[in-house]
Order: sequence, then structure tokens, then C-alpha cells
Amino acid sequence: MTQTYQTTPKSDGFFMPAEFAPHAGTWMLWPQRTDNWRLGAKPAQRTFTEVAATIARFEPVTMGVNHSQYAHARQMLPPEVRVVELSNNDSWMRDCGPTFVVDEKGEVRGIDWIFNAWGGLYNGLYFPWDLDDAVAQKVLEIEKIGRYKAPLVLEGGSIHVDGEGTCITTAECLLNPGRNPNLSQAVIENYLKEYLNVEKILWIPRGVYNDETSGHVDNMACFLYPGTIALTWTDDKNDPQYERSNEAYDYLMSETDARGRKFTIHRIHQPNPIYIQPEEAQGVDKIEGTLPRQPGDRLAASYINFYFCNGGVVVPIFNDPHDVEALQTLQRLLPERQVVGVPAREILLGGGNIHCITQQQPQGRTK
Ligand code: KQY
Repeated sequence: MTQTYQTTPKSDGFFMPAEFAPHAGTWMLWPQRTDNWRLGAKPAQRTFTEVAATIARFEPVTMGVNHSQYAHARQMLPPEVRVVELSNNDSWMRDCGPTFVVDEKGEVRGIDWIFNAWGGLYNGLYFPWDLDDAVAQKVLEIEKIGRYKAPLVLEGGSIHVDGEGTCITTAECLLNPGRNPNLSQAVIENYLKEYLNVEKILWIPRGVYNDETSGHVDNMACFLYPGTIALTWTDDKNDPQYERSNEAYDYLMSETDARGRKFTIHRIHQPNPIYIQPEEAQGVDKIEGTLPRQPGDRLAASYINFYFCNGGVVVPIFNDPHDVEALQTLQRLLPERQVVGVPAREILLGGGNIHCITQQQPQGRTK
């Protein structure tokens, strides 16, 4: 049995490395729930397969799959993707998987946050979520990696770190009453400092407009390097995202990181507004208690929801005129990596994107 530590990562000298640091591999979960994914989740399964196959060009990928889909997923996924049976309610490994931490000697451990489906009974997206809540512990058990059980409701998509002491998050998400209604901002900050081992938390006010996670930072802004941030953007003053992105830009420009650096911010123009089409909404099973998919609903599309892997960057694209500019800008800013676009509308229809369905396991010397 993997060990559960009663201490915190900070007290043991562990910290969360940046996503752009070297990985041992990537974890994902297989989509299947028909009240979130249209047409029996078949189109989403094809897109998840393409994401997994793309990442597998750069590093090992493990796909966790419910028992009922194991044979099908194994047959769809390329042989280089490891498939393990791993019960889950839905497929968002970023959010229910462990947050890995490392120490200076290269040991890797994992944080198991409390998961409540983005808001529990207050404004969560489905019920129950017990299988998702158990995913982090099972991943750590499979990898024989020690575990910290954190007393905080948190999803991996709500935090980004630079690996040098700075964490960015959004107030809209982490202070949302669906997560930790009895904890003050100061107490939440302290937990982030203890578990991620960071010195400075930057609270961007809001995330992407209509993001059903209540504004995860991973759709809004991310570190490209320490001191350098990419931010989703629009030039359209009439778009509700305009005010949100400007507010984030002004806030970050007025701040410094944990090492006292001013930020360089690269604005990545979002795709044109994307709405759920009637035939897309029709393909989703309507179940009481699950977020309904209505025709005409605006989707929270952003190129920032990309994923770093070893030597690569996997970016969602939307068959949109802004795709090329986003890919070219990221390639210019990250010249040492190969930037690859993957058509990702099917993931967006489920409420997230490529970053939300992936979780990096950092390189290290595991036990
Ligand atoms: O943004 C994410 N990190 C996950 C989105 C989950 C949406 C569930 N329907």
C-alpha cells in the first residue's frame, strides 16, 4: 500500500514543478458518460484518442478506463498508450487526478485534493462524483507514489505554477461557495502555500466567460516560462470576455511574481464565439441533476487550454480563422518545442479542453 503522509509537501521539502518541466508521462481518463458527451461519447472518444496519440509522440501516456469500456478503449487507442482499468464518473484527469510534487533529490509524491464535481450540491456539474474523488489515490497506488491527502476542495485546472514559487488562480473559482464555503481567502492561500510549496498566489479576478468550472485559470492564463504568461484575449469590446481579459491583464501587469519579476504577457486571441448547435445538444442524454446542454449556449473556447509535454505543446483548435495565428504565436514563443494543433470541438462540448483532460507526472526518481 502506498504511504499517506500526515505532513505537508512544504514541510517535507516537496514542491509542484511547472508543467513545462520534464515529465515521466501523462495521465488521461476515457470519456463515456452519455449525459455529457453526445452520441454515446463516440465523437469524444475519437478526439481523446487523437489527443492521446499526439502526446504519445512525445512521452508515455496512460489512459484510465471504466470496466465497461476497457476492451473498446484498448482497441481504439494506439498500442503505445497504456490502458488501465480505473473507475471514474467522467474524464477530467486534470481535475480529479493527483497534483504531483517533487523534492530536490528527485522523489515524486502526489497531492490528493477533495473533488466535488466543480461545486458539490451547490453548483456542481453532476452527482455522484465518488469515483472521480478516488482517482488520485488509485493513480498514486498504481505508480507506488506516496500521497498527501489535502483538506481542500480543489481541481488541478484551477491552479498553474511557475515552479519558482508563484501560483496563479482565479478568485471566481477558488472563492466560489461550491468549493470551500467555510474557508477564508487567507486560509485557502495558506493551504496552497503548504501543499504546492509556493510563496506567492496571484488571484486573477475571473476566468473565461461562461466557463462551467466557475472560471478555471487553465482556460484563461498560463505560464510559458517563469515570468512569462499567455492570456486569452479578444479585441471585440462587445464580447463579455473583453472585460474579463482586460481585468486580468491589468491585474497581472500590476503584480510581480515570487522572485520580484514583472510579467511579460502574451495575448492569444480567442476563437470567434462558439455556440452549441441544435444537433449537438440533441445528441446528449438529458438527465436531471447534470448540467443541461442547450442549443445556442456559448462555449468557453480558448487556446490557452493547451498541454505541455516533453518537447511538445498540444493545442486545441476549432476550425476557426484564429487557429493559425494561435499556433504560430505559440510556436514563436516556444521555439524549442513542436506545437501541434488537435481539432477539439468535441472536448469543448463536454465543458473543457485538452489541458483539462490531461495530467502530467513529473520526471523523478520514484520509489
Ligand atoms: O475545465 C476543466 N478543467 C474541466 C471541465 C469539466 C467540465 C465538466 N463537464
